[in-house]
Amino acid sequence: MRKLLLGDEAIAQGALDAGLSGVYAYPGTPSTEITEYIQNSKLAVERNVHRRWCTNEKTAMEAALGMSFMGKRALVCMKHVGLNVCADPFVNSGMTGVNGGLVVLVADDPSMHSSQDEQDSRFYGKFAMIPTLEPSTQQEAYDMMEKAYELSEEVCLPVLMRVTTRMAHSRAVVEVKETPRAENELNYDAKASHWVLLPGNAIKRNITVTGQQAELEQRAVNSEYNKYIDGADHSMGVIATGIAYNYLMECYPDGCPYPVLKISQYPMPKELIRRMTAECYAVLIAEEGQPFVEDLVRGVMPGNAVIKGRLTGELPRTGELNPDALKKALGLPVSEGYASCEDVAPRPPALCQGCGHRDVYTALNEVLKDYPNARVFGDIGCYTLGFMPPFKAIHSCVDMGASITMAKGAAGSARCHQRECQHHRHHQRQPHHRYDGWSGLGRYRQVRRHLPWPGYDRRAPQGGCSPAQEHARDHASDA
Ligand SMILES: Cc1ncc(C[n+]2csc(CCOP(=O)(O)OP(=O)(O)O)c2C)c(N)n1
Ligand code: SF4
Repeated sequence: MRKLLLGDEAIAQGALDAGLSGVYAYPGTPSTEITEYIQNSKLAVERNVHRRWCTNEKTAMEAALGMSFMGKRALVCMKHVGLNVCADPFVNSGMTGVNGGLVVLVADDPSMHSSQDEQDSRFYGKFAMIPTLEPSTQQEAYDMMEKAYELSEEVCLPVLMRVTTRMAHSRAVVEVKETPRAENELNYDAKASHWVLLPGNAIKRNITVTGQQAELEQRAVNSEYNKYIDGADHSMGVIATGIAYNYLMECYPDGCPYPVLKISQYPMPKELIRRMTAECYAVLIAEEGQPFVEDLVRGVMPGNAVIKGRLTGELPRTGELNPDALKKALGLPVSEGYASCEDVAPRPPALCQGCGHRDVYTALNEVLKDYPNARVFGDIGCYTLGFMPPFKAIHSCVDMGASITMAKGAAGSARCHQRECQHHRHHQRQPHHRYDGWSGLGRYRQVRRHLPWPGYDRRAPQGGCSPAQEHARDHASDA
């Protein structure tokens, strides 16, 4: 059967057809559509597949791991920054290992279309010592899900599947199975002491997982998703990972003249890379994200082959790849795009007209009129748009949930300076304690200058003069 699917939908369909029993996720572009697809799937409803949004990525990861321990196949989905949030259970799931297949699906967002950074999740796969897959097409994304569950169950480890924005959010025709695989039976491994990560168990397990790495690499060498395609012209070879392989094929519709190494399964298949560096004079490395392969290849290079890529400027150091970027790197003519139409006014994102955040920011700005130097700690979500005109109401946005805690830290530092300052009043008579930069009065002044907020001046330190009096005194001594 053929379906027109987004990459995200192909992943979801692939998981369902592979006998998925539960998806646990926290939303985030470009991963959200996976869970939405499963939530709306007839098969998932018929089978009562668990399909839950979770409180955050950590709880999602833990729920999926719990289901896997019971022998069922589970999926956890998130965007790349979510992997930071669930890093603890994620890395430790590599230590415990799994029972039913567990796929950790992470969607990276190079070019930061909807994210605050460009991190590359493949590093996490290496860090946690677990196999990582990176599909090059929507069809491969679908097929890989079944293979990912098989691999996970064979090696008893979670499998990280990394996609990037264009893979997640572009559509292609995908051939899907007529008959989905049945779900796993409940199968609780009562003897799994390595699920209890007491040091005694974890030390043994660490030796086992470390010992598995050579086998995982050999599996990558033999993987159907990694292939070495020889070419007539050995003046250059191209290593293309994930979707970059798709772009490379687009550059050469009649076949690439150079040898090509397609990488879609990690750990890195070093044997195949050594073959390329031995057979080709130069090697161009095309990968979406950070120079993950490029860095490692430079490290393992035995010979003098010239390595080109993101680190040497042939490909852009940051941002998404695209076929034109590859064409430039390969010395091919680049097709001219259309200039943007001048009649279309730019439409930066804005809060909806009836959005409640508008009232909050209006009120906040009203209050802050009396405190021109106030700093407002913001957060990630629609309310980040409060940074933009007409509100211009927030001064930070770092990660999800950071607003309150950062404001608390900032407030705490200033209160602490009130105390230090009182302390300092005693010490400032000692010459060696005067104006000591980030402690004492100097630091107090700095914080006072940068972090006043509403209500600050109204708080008088106990047993001392009021901050307003302190302020006056600071300036008097400045003068
Ligand atoms: C760790 C992490 N997970 C997920 C996201 C994706 N994300 C961005 S905004 C958002 C929802 C924010 O909702 P809310 O806090 O209610 O703010 P609102 O959008 O309503 O202003 C999500 C899930 C993210 N940026 N970081
Ligand atoms: S929170 Fe976002 S989606 Fe909801 S009304 Fe405000 S701007 Fe619109």
